[in-house]
Parts: sequence; structure tokens; C-alpha cells
Amino acid sequence: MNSVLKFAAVSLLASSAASAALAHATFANGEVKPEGYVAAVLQVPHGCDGKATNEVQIKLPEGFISAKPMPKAGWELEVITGDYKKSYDNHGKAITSGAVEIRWKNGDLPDGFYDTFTVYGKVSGIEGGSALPFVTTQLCGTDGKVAWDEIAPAGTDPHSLKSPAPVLTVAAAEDTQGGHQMMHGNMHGNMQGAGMAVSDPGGMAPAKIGDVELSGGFTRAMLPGQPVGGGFVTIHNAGAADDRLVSAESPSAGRVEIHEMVMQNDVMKMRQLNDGVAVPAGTTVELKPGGLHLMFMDVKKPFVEGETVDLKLTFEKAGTVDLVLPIGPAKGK
Ligand SMILES: [Cu+2]
Repeated sequence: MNSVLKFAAVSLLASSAASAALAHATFANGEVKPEGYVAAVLQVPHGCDGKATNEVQIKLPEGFISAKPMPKAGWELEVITGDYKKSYDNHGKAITSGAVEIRWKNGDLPDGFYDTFTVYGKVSGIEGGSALPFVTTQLCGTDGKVAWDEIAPAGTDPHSLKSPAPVLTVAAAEDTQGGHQMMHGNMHGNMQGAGMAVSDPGGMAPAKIGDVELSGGFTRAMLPGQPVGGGFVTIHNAGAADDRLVSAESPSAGRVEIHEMVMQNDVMKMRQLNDGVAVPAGTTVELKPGGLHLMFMDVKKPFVEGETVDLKLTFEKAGTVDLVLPIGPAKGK
């Protein structure tokens, strides 16, 4: 409510020919843990075309919550707060607002020097394996500006950009079992948007193949830089024989895996099910957020709310069925 600047239109900062070829502003951090706290250290390697930097502005992306900047001697600090797009669960407490932009102002960082600017916060609701871009602007005096505001579409190399927004890479944490770490422990049984209604946008045309009926399928819009996404559908086996979902594929993804969520040493992990999912005779199996799900991997173009994704599911006995999944709001909305 209180943010004027929060969604201040994607600033088409007239590409001030960001001191081409020089080092980019980047985070010093390696991969960060999903649902982990991190001191994100922004490195500012140069000024604006030779001019000293007097202000550094970092827009905090959705999914970077409870943020606090580290004060710097010689710089004034401004913290702009506002509502998050989503609600985040922090050990049972809903967090819906906080810092959305940090500005270090009225400092002096000569072009020949290097400095760092640190903001501490929690990465939340972000799928492992994705990148969180922080749109950053350097101001130099009244007319100098470097805008680090380009965001690489999923699957493309950020190095191909001229002035890429610095990104924090969220670890996929692949382990030997092919699982990836999703959430830390102590979740009280709540996962992915904790306690929120399953966001089924509805509208998937029910489908049938043999004795298998499919309904309520959906996926979710992806955040910029997020290369993976979940797929959900309800499977009912109306027949007298057991069946099994053995594989899935989609033209929108490099591959589609079948995953389950499991608690391991107090840590919630996703694990690929190489044998698929059993659908015993007369039962209904729900692929849903926080449980069994499909995982769209190597997605080239991020899913956009309101569009659809083609999906092919293959059952051991019933055969292959084509579905069109509507794309609902991004996770947790
Ligand atoms: Cu998964």
C-alpha cells in the first residue's frame, strides 16, 4: 500500500551505453539455498563513464523477503517498503510486506575504486535451480547513470546481455538420488505457500484414455529466470485393472519429470520417480502442489499466466493422452 515506487513501471532506462566492455555489477555470492537466508553482496566495479558513483539502488525481487541493508560509512540509507505480490510463510507467520528497494545515497565511489553493498534477506518460494535478478542502478552526479536492468529469459546466457541485472542463483541442490532440496525443515506439514488454497485456475478440458480420466490440470506462471515449473492434474482410474503413469512430455520443456516431495532428515526434498506413479484400479491420484507433481525441466520460454501448455501423459496400460494445461498465477499467489 505504502509503496509508490514498487512497481514503478519497468524502467526503460535509456540504455546509457553502460560503460561497455567493463566489468558488470554482480553479486559476490555463490549459489544460495532455497528458503535460506543470505547476505547478498553486490560488487560495484566502476562508475558511470568515468564519473564517481553517488547512489546505488537495488530493487529487491519477489521471493527475496525480510530484507535488511547493511549501512555503509559515508552513505545514507533509504529503505523503500511495500507489499509483496505474494504471502510468505515464515514458521507459521504470514509475511506480506517488507523492503522492496534499497538505496545507498550521497556517497562517493570514484570510478577507479571498487566497493560492495550488502543486503541481507531470505530467499523464499523460489524453485531450486532458478536465478533471482536484482535490477540495480548506479547514479553518478546529476546526469550519469548505469542501469543494470536486463533480465535474461530462462535458458539464455546472461553473459550475452550488455547490462545484466545482477542475479542470485538459487541452488538446485541435486543430490545422488536425483532429488533437489526445496525447503528447510520445521514446516509443520505446510509447503509451498503454506496453507494457501491450491491455485487451480480451472478450465482444463477433462480427458479420458481407456479407463483413465484426467481433470483439474494446471501449471503456474514462472518468475523471470526460473527454468523449471510444476505441473498438476488429477488422475482417476475407473477401470478394474491397476495402471501406472510412466512418463510425461511437453513441447514447452526439454523434459518433464515425475516428482514426489519427501521429508529427509527434516528437510523437504523433491525426488524424481523413475518408475512413475501407480494408479491402482478404482482410485484417484492427485498430482498437486506439495505432493506428487510433474516437473517441467529446461523450459525455454517462461510460462505466462493465461496461456496454456501442451502435455502428453503416457500410462502403462491405457496409453498416451494429450492435455492442455492452463497456466495459473505464479506460485503461492
Ligand atoms: Cu519437482
